[in-house]
Amino acid sequence: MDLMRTLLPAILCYLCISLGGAQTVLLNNMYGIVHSPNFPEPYPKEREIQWNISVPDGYQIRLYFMHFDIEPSYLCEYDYVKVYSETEELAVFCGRESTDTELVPADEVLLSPGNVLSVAFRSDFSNEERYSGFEAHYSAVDIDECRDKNDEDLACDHFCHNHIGGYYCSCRYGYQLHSDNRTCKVECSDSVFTEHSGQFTSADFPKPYPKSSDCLYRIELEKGFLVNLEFDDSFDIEDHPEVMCPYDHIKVQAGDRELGPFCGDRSPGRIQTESNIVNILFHSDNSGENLGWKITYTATSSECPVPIVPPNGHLEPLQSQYFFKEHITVTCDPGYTLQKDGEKFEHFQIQCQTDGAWSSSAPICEKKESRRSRSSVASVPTDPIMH
Ligand SMILES: [Ca+2]
Ligand SMILES: [Ca+2]
Ligand SMILES: [Ca+2]
Repeated sequence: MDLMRTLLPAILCYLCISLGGAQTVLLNNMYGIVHSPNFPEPYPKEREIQWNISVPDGYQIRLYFMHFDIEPSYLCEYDYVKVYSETEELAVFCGRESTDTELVPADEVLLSPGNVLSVAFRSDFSNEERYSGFEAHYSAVDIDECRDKNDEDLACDHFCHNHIGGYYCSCRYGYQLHSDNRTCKVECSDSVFTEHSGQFTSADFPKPYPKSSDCLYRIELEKGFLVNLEFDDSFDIEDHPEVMCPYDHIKVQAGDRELGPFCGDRSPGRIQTESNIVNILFHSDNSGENLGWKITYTATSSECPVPIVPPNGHLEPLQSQYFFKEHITVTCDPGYTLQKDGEKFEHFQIQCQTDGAWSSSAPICEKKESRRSRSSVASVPTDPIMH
């Protein structure tokens, strides 16, 4: 034991610095002992020593005193032992037993908030009563980050696993750990909708949507159809009172138009995109618990104007509205024949096209001239339907 006492300062003090009379000892073992000079013999006068203990990240330092005998003085102004964590003073001790104004450590265990702890000893100009000083043990103890990280910005999003010297996070089935090693994201960019109507929502809706995710939902209809979006009234995307959607947002890209960003708790409602291809982009950041959104989409097709019925003619079918892909057959009253651009036809059909225009203007009905009509009917193809 005596040999240990002699050797310990040499073992522990592998880097000692003297600063204007105050000696600084750097310790970074996982455990060790600090004691007053000459311990267990009385400590010398006029000494100042500070032991700076540091352990790796992920650990705290536990310190307790085996022996304590320091000259008592009011508020420990003569001799003392002080314990610091960085610049914060955790305790000041002196005396042989605690009083109203001074404390001894007794069986108190001190724990550093972080991975550094300092113990400072000071004796003034006298030690006539030969106080024997102190001896303290320190050791590194694992921080249970899973229990201690209550701050949402640091805690694991789904599961936390503590281990000695650290911790790690993991995610529920179907999620992936983001590169921040903390939040859980989803793969959400492979949805392409080609049906003429449908519905989709933020992942987990109406439960809070995943963090740290960028999602793309694509609606891709054939030309001539236009997508209408209807956001559900239940709409909740993290927002900010002054800045426009700085955290999470949803955007709609339709042709050359970009709508949004949208966030907050007011649904954007109905959006007529006027496009057959629509991308919906949703971004979430690494915090917050918001419930998300739901979109129902439908398609309308391009509408063609109602054609003017040619005099002495008919349109079949006759409707108040015509949409993409619908046909009209034009016929004439008996005694009249269809004519367009100098040609005569038995039947004529026009089709509503993707751009909302008819495939051709309607022909006119011209009175038949009996001789010419016979020869022209015979010479004209019977089914010149245009598509
Ligand atoms: Ca003294
Ligand atoms: Ca740990
Ligand atoms: Ca958020």
